[in-house]
Amino acid sequence: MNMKVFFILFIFLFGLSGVAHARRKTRYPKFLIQDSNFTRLCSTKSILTVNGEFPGPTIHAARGDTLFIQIINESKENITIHWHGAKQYRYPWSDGPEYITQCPLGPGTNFTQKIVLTDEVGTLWWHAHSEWSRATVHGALLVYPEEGTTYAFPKPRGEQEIVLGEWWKSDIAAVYDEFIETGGDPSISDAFLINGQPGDLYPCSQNDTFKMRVDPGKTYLIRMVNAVMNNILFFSVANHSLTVVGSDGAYTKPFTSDVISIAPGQTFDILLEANQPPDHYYMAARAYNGGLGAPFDNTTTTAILKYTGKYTPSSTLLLPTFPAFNDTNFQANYTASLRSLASDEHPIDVPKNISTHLFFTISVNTNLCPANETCLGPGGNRFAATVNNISFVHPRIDILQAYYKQISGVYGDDFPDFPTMPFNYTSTLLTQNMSRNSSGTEINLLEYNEEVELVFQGTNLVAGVDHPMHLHGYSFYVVGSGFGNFDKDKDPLNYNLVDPPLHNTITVRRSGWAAVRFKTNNPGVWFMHCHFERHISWGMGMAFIVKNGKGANETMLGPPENMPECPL
Ligand SMILES: *[C@@H]1O[C@H](CO)[C@@H](O)[C@H](O)[C@H]1NC(C)=O
Ligand SMILES: *[C@@H]1O[C@H](CO)[C@@H](O)[C@H](O)[C@H]1NC(C)=O
Ligand SMILES: *[C@@H]1O[C@H](CO)[C@@H](O)[C@H](O)[C@H]1NC(C)=O
Ligand SMILES: *[C@@H]1O[C@H](CO)[C@@H](O)[C@H](O)[C@H]1NC(C)=O
Ligand SMILES: *[C@@H]1O[C@H](CO)[C@@H](O)[C@H](O)[C@H]1NC(C)=O
Ligand SMILES: *[C@@H]1O[C@H](CO)[C@@H](O)[C@H](O)[C@H]1NC(C)=O
Ligand SMILES: *[C@@H]1O[C@H](CO)[C@@H](O)[C@H](O)[C@H]1NC(C)=O
Ligand SMILES: *[C@@H]1O[C@H](CO)[C@@H](O)[C@H](O)[C@H]1NC(C)=O
Ligand SMILES: *[C@@H]1O[C@H](CO)[C@@H](O)[C@H](O)[C@H]1NC(C)=O
Ligand SMILES: *[C@@H]1O[C@H](CO)[C@@H](O)[C@H](O)[C@H]1NC(C)=O
Ligand SMILES: *[C@@H]1O[C@H](CO)[C@@H](O)[C@H](O)[C@H]1NC(C)=O
Ligand SMILES: CC(=O)N[C@H]1CO[C@H](CO)[C@@H](O)[C@@H]1O
Ligand SMILES: [Cu+2]
Repeated sequence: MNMKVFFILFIFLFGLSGVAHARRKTRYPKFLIQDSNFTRLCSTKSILTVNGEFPGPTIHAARGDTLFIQIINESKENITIHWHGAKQYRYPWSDGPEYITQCPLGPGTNFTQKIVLTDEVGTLWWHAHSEWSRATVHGALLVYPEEGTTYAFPKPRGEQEIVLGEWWKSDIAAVYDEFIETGGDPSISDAFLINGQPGDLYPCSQNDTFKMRVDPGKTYLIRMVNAVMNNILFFSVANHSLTVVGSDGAYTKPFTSDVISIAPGQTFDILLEANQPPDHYYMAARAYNGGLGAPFDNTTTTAILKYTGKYTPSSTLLLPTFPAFNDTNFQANYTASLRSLASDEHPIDVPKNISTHLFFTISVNTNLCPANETCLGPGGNRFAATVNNISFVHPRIDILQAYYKQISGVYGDDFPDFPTMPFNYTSTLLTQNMSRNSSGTEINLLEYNEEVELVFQGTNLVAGVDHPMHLHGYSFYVVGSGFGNFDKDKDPLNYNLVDPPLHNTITVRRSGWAAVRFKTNNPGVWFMHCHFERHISWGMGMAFIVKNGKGANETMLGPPENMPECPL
């Protein structure tokens, strides 16, 4: 109860009334990872939190800042923290994914992470990056324009984080252990959350509803983070339209829509104008689910937009109108409608002389059930998931340490640039037998300063679904996307090289593809994976190693003194 009062106070004091410049000195030098009891949907459970808060604390920074945050593990779980969208130039040591760039925090240890911000501006976030602990260990990281500069849009009256989450009544580690053991789908969540609250459409949740206050006629900046585990969400506010002005820490051309589609791992900066009659209005979110026949959480989370002033609020609130759960066209169209701002003050730099072409298939697969086990995946087999038909295996020693210290036997460098056995990826006639795959810890080695084009190709193996693909260490320009199989001769003719959006997470549509470009100017070890947690748990990931350049300013920096290392 104390915690909740504090939380609401926190939102009130810092979330709504503050002015950007006054707030950005806020620092959270310590992240205490703790077990805390929280009550939701009529039941109490112990969850992993940071400083007892759920969602965790919002971090405020200015463009180009370097932050220092000490992570202290006071829980019983292994934990690491990832700074999602922070490129960490030349400094992968603080990136955080377990067994990729560090070992999880060991008993009695702590780790001070140095977070190197450079050109990011807008909304980023942080989250745990070990097994499924990010379900409750996450929060916003707000990056303000540097001193003396302003947003690329009119200064809002106030701002508000909206962190979208997903809640299971059962213990999250148990949910994880169960589906890993059975080889089946994870159990479906019980609720979605807005800033940790399910809203009044769920049992016992009348009071667990987040409220945002607005003054009539004013414009507010919503800092939206999708911290959900397994679902893309549609978000909408009754009677109000929403204007996206930024995404993944970069400005976009203003894009107005009644419904936002946001994938796990993505962030949006959204302007909301309080231009309706003073009243209470529902803000709500529910799933988009492109997987045919796949079970999913079809509940709706709500919050309330409350106009200030004296009036009698409507006794019943209307929900906003959502696209159908399976409206792939809406989802794909929304994703493809975003554009970089690409103005004189905020120019972009799209790679145009591609020196490295990569083509990665992303698939849900199955493997035969071992004879001595019972498996709950399709056809009694085990689910797997792959990139170029390799299911990623986390090593026991982190790849960064192995790379830096040249420890052999930890990873291989055979991750293929193209599928080794091409097929009709989006055929409707693929069989389960075709979904068998290999597994391993393979990296793809890239030279410094290559101009890379990476085409993600979704496949219809087992189940064609959308995949939010996330790259660490970089943002990439999304130059094209489409349904069906990528055509290397025709599709590039329609690329947008003028104002493609800059993302760190892009949804590759069901039965479709997306082409992204980036320049390998950030040496290090960088994870690339689907941000659906069940998919990465099944192996839908790989890592890049970007080699050092020639200049002293183009090489990876050395590790910090307190680097959590895996025992050799
Ligand atoms: C959580 O609740 C359990 C059971 O009521 C209790 O034993 C435990 O001390 C509580 N933990 C915390 C951190 O409050
Ligand atoms: C926690 O991390 C340590 C160090 O890598 C590892 O040995 C141990 O198996 C991990 N525990 C779990 C439950 O994953
Ligand atoms: C962090 O670790 C250092 C070195 O192991 C130790 O001296 C220090 O007491 C620890 N700090 C906290 C707050 O646990
Ligand atoms: C909600 O809060 C009110 C006022 O504090 C209280 O009277 C009521 O019992 C609460 N309802 C629920 C379902 O907890
Ligand atoms: C909101 O929109 C609905 C449907 O368009 C309309 O019936 C309702 O009156 C509006 N609410 C307010 C408070 O204007
Ligand atoms: C959600 O799924 C349940 C169970 O399949 C079904 O009974 C219910 O009608 C669905 N709700 C919505 C809003 O589609
Ligand atoms: C969406 O689901 C409805 C039934 O719920 C079905 O009739 C329709 O064909 C589906 N649309 C797509 C694009 O799969
Ligand atoms: C999105 O849909 C609208 C209306 O159907 C259409 O005009 C527009 O071209 C579509 N945009 C994209 C990027 O597909
Ligand atoms: C099944 O057999 C394999 C190989 O002998 C063994 O590693 C595994 O632990 C067994 N699984 C179960 C559930 O007994
Ligand atoms: C691939 O599969 C699709 C859908 O089943 C089909 O329409 C198309 O003709 C196939 N392409 C080739 C080259 O076989
Ligand atoms: C590193 O320094 C060289 C020489 O001053 C310069 O040409 C190059 O652009 C610099 N690279 C980066 C990444 O700053
Ligand atoms: C996995 C791990 O190292 N957990 C440790 C986190 O911190 C607590 C308290 O210091 C230890 O008891 C755990 O072993
Ligand atoms: Cu996926």
